[in-house]
Amino acid sequence: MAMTMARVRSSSLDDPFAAHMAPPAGETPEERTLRIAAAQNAEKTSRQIDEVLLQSKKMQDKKRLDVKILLLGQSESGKSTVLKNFRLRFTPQYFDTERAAWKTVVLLNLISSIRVIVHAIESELAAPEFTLVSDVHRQRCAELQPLLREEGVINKLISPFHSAPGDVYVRPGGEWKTLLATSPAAQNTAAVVAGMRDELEALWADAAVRELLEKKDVSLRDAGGYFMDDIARVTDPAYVPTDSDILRARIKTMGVEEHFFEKEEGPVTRGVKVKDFWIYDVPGSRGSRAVWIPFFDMVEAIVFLTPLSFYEVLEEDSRVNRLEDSVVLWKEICANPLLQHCQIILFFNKMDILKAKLKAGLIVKEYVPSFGDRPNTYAGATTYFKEKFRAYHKRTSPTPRSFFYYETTAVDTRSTAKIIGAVHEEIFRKHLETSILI
Ligand SMILES: Nc1nc2c(ncn2[C@@H]2O[C@H](COP(=O)(O)OP(=O)(O)OP(=O)(O)O)[C@@H](O)[C@H]2O)c(=O)[nH]1
Ligand SMILES: [Mg+2]
Repeated sequence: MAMTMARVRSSSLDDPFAAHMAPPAGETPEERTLRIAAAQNAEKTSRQIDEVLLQSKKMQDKKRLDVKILLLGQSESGKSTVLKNFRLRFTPQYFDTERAAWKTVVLLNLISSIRVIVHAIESELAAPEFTLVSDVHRQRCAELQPLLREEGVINKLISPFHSAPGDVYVRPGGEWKTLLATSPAAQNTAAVVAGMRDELEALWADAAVRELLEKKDVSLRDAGGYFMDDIARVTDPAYVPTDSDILRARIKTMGVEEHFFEKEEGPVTRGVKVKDFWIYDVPGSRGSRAVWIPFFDMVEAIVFLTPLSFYEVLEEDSRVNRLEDSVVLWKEICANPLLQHCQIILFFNKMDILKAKLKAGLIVKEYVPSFGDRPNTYAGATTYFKEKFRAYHKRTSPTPRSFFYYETTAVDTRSTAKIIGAVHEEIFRKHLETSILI
């Protein structure tokens, strides 16, 4: 009796499924065929699942070795524009697949400028005494209403949950590009804009309108997405955006966008070719910066962008100076322990705008008293702010690290291409060094 017990226990321990797998008692030949077929199917499905898991693991392992770059900075600092420069530098053919979508963005940017002008005229007309505008302008504004309505239609199309005029948001992924390229609503917008070409040209050629904008201190040019000097070209039904148009087109990023760059050649680390890389483009406005955090422990490098807009406030919070906001962010990023081994590369972007402003008479110390009597020149201003950013970087970094800094004009592809090349090389060099050390 004791012997039998031991044998039963031992057999069930050897193969705990044996009892379940054994053919049922009294199985007919048909039942047996069915049972075997079902078992073979189950095995095939299981093999397929294993294969998918293996592929996915291989991808994860590969992604772990790929270089990952995060673009950071306040809204409108130029993150998405720098991403476009990476595209131009490493995958230039990519733009060709997106021109139709960018055409809609360009037209939306044009409508957005028109809306600003119409509002300026309407507010002037509502004033008790108006001299610069007349009933002709009232009539012009009325005629432009169908055009302004298109802005709302497209905003709803790409972001049903947000349709405030003037704000074009991007949902995560590339879905918005497909919608902007192919939807009948986008085609209709292009037709409406083309149909209003004469009205738009007349409005922009009107000296009184220009004077009014100057009086109200409205600068359309610096806000990005400025196409007012290209009305004839961009409203042509056959218009296809150039690379430069795509760089200048403005669309606010709402979700995180992951961009994969596959390169031809690259060094080898631990038997794996380090050649591909990923760039994460994130939204920059104050309310959306929480989405940055999950990326902090997975990226090798951060490109931190800041224009030197000490003369401006944030769009989302007019109590906050733009440069002060950037400095606070810079300190937080440099001090973050999760990022202590991450390379941080600083771009002073929109340097064309700073140069133009200084040329037009901008006085730095009126906005930044600590600037004092230093030379009120481009070199004077950039050197001063560079040293400030360098000092914060040194003071707040948990462990010492190199300070990388560039002055950029991201809408200028030629000068930016060189910088992008240098930055990319540096990031890969450091990555290779670290991978070999690990
Ligand atoms: N003049 C000039 N315009 C620039 C420069 N860099 C970017 N822009 C323009 O500024 C606008 C805003 O740039 P984006 O790249 O969309 O800014 P962002 O940081 O991605 O902004 P969010 O997505 O809102 O966080 C766009 O119209 C760009 O074309 C620059 O160096 N000079
Ligand atoms: Mg963006």
